Amino acid sequence: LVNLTINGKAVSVPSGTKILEAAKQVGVKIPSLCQMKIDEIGFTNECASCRVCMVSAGRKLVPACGTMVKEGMVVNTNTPEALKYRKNVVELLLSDHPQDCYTCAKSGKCELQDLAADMGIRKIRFKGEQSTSPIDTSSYSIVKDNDKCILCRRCETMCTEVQTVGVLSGVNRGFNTVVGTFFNADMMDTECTFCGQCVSVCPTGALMEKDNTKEAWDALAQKEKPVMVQIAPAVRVGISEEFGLEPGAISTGKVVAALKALGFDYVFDTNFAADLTIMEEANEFVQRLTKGGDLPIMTSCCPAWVNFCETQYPDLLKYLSTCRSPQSMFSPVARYYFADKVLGKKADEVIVMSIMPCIAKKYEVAREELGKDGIIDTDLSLTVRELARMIKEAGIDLSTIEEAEFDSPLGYSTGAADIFGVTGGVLEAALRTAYTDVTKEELPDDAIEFKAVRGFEGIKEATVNVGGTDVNVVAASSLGCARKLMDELRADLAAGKAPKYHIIEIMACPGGCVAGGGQPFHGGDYEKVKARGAGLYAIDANKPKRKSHQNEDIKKLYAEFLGERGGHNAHTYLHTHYFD
Ligand code: HC1
Ligand code: SF4
Repeated sequence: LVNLTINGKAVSVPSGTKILEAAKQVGVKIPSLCQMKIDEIGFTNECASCRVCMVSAGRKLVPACGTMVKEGMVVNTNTPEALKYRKNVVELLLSDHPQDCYTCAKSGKCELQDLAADMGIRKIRFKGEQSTSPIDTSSYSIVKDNDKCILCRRCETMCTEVQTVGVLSGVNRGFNTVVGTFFNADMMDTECTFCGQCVSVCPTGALMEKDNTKEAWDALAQKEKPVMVQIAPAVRVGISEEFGLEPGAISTGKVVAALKALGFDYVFDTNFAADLTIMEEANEFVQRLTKGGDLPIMTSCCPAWVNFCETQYPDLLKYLSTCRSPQSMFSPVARYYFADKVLGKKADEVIVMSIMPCIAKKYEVAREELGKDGIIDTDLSLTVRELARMIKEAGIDLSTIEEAEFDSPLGYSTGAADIFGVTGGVLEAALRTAYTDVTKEELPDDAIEFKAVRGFEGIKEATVNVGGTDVNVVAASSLGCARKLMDELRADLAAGKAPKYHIIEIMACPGGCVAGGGQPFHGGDYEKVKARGAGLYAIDANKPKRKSHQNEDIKKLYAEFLGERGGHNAHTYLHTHYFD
């Protein structure tokens, strides 16, 4: 161990520790705009580019994030020199930053804005040349505004090292440096999967979701068409943080009430369609297993993963389940079943929206194949952050609003659906139903929790005996972990070996949708993500029914509209195809 003092406090840390980490151990916070470390997902951004963490170490000023501790070191974070230097750095960053905090989409959540406020910066002293780049609004999901970029490189680290996509990297030199794309292509023309993880770690407004709240307000203002909305599993635990509730607090009834107060005519649950997804996906798996089809079956509900598979592993697309995501199963059911049967309306006489923890869902809804006869199934997909802004704009306090119930029948779900929002959950939900499909027996209540695929490790595997067959399953979260599994599968196939797994679940965001790119910013605090996951498991544990095939409203939907699982209508409305 290395012994040193920080602000007069003695601390002993392993050799190789940086001052910034050592300071955390004695409760000394050193500001930084670039440093971010999330051990659980293997994310470490230590490029020491922002220089906001300068501290005095002996007679020198050093960057705390990039300087290793030494025996006997005396660190002082708040000498007049360190305070002055840090303030100067932030002032210099502000000198080349748009002065539009009032109207910036990141206002109130911006780490640069917070730091300027904490440092008491009251005017921009340095007036110099301003960088100007066009704002990239080419995609459905992301807005990239280089003028707001402070070159912290968190997005680059996330995209390259955790997600292994490599869309963003620093280009040019000196004042002209920007985080750019290959040949400066528009984001829409890159291999971006729209996972949104770069947005999740951006300290400023340089990377944000595309804001569709205006379209949402317009939809609510018109009176001709009823407006339906579905909320994704992870929304009910993610949104709480935006309203001062504990991370992971369960806000299901409150979100429903807030959506009603905003004027949505029907508030439904994506969970209903998650149960439906399990009915189709478990059936597809059992068909492939018993009839010699393509195995492993790979889950297809995460749109960023689907994008990744299409661009990086087109040779493996036949293993993807043909099931649409729950979002994209819900909308045709709302449009062609609920609108017709219950409202007596035609498919284009209703508006269908979704609230998702995800920005790739905005891309998903724009896919032409997820529509019929020129009518796109989902009109608009909003993130949790956008919904939170609308709720605040309307003066509604989510923390105190009286809870309300989902509308029926597309509002009922089993516990299996709730856990979709956390890594391993889709796999667990599918196993609960596939077991019954194969054995014609029910898993006993004390055997429905597949603990081996729970938790936040990147790759979790298990072997489950289903009616005498050992089924090897694996859940991966993050695209880097997906890449490991896909490379392994590709190599096994090339060597003529049997693939290792029967079922592969992939979620692009490390941790699953609870860590989605449209969730409230976690600021690198992964405990928040874990709390959201625990919230979903608690909802499941407390539901009277916890297996998708026990959902009575789903049974009714098959009887009245879909026919057989995997049948003709199911294929028309619930399945899709992919593009290489
Ligand atoms: Fe997800 Fe899914 S779990 S993809 O993470 O399969 O976004 O929550 O809605 O569609 O149900 C997201 C969450 C979500 C779908 C479901
Ligand atoms: Fe990379 Fe995902 Fe960001 Fe696209 S959205 S640039 S894939 S991190």
